Amino acid sequence: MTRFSSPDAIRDAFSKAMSLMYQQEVPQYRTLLQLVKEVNARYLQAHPETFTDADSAPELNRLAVERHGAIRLGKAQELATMRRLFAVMGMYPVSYYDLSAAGVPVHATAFRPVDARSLQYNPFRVFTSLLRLELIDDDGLKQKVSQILDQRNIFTPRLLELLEIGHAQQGLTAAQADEFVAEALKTFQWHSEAQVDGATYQSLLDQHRLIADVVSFKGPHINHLTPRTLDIDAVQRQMPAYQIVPKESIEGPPPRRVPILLRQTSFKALSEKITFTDNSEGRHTARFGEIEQRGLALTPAGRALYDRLLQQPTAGDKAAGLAANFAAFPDDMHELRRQKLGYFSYRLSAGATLPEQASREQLQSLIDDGTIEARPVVYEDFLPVSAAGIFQSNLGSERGAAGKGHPNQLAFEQALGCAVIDEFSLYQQLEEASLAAIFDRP
Ligand code: OOG
Ligand code: NI
Repeated sequence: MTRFSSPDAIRDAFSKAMSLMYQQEVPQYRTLLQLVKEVNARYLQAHPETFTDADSAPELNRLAVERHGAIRLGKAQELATMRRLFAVMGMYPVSYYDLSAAGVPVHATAFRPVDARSLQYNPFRVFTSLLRLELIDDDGLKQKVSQILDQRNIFTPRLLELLEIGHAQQGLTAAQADEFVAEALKTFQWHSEAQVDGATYQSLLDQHRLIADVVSFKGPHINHLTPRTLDIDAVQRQMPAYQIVPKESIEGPPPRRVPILLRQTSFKALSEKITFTDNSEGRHTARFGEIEQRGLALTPAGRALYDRLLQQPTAGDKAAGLAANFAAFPDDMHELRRQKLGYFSYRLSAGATLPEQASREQLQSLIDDGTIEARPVVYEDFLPVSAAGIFQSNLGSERGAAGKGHPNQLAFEQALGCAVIDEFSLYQQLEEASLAAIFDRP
């Protein structure tokens, strides 16, 4: 019998190969990785309790691996094939993100591992957006864009073959997996030769910088990778000393004692030399580096509170105003759990045994007497308002030719070829499985 490589192992190999490629393509990204490594080491020195837990050791191991990247696709067929490509690596589409509300003419999903073991193994995920041609209001340009995209093929013939083989065999051998990683990587590579002439590039740029980025090239170059930091404020502060220009502010919730959801910041995109099909030259700004810090996954109630506080007007200084608004969000693990604002995973404390007749109704008292431990479930997804902020800081604030849109999840799922998974259901399952493991005795 043939042994197949596990999807987890293929994802791990792919994310590492991608990181090496991106460090070569964007040297500033390598510098950012170095800075993050130093800040994380200093943080761990100052907070030795961070990972002392027996099963937190793997956390330390995977601290250095990237958490996510992002690509922007042009047409439905690219998204459908991308779904098959990511499935080989155990990555599935979770959540629908509408960015048109923020004037960015795309909608998106995140391909990511969904079960706890795979997330632990390597949590690599890719924020994948799809251009919404219907939001371009210039009919002539719209037609031109769809012509250009129609003739483009972003996957190598061998990759398409390997997808077929993997499907037929229900897996890839080690040799096929190596080849798959190498071929898939080509789709994410940077091309300094554009597939349009200089005038076309300019007309795309005039419509929206994002449209120029998606349409002008032979492939959907990876536009950033994002390592995980334990202290995002420290990295943001120190970037200038490393000759990296950070975006103005950190996206997401303000600093808190108990981190929630996701905080992100990035450095400004590189200006890179490109050549057009008429041999003229220009510069393109799209590729950058980002960092993230993740915290507690919120329940729908917690998320509603987050969204409400984020939209509340801020008085005076933006950061201070946001912090003031968020005073209304409980910042205590116990309170967050009591008010059911976040998801938790439960387990018996080391050496503890469950009393004979114990049931779920006694969960709180079993926590109070130390029999059971509650631990925050980490948020694994993205925030549309933050994502829009990241897009905008790297594309430049746009004159919004692609005006305000409206979500269209159905159209996105039709292009994708399946429904996206609901993120809340995944967190709920995780919490439920942890309770079942304690209380549902045979
Ligand atoms: C994706 C921006 C979204 C994030 O971390 O929120 C994103 C893009 O610029 O293509 O990666
Ligand atoms: Ni990102």
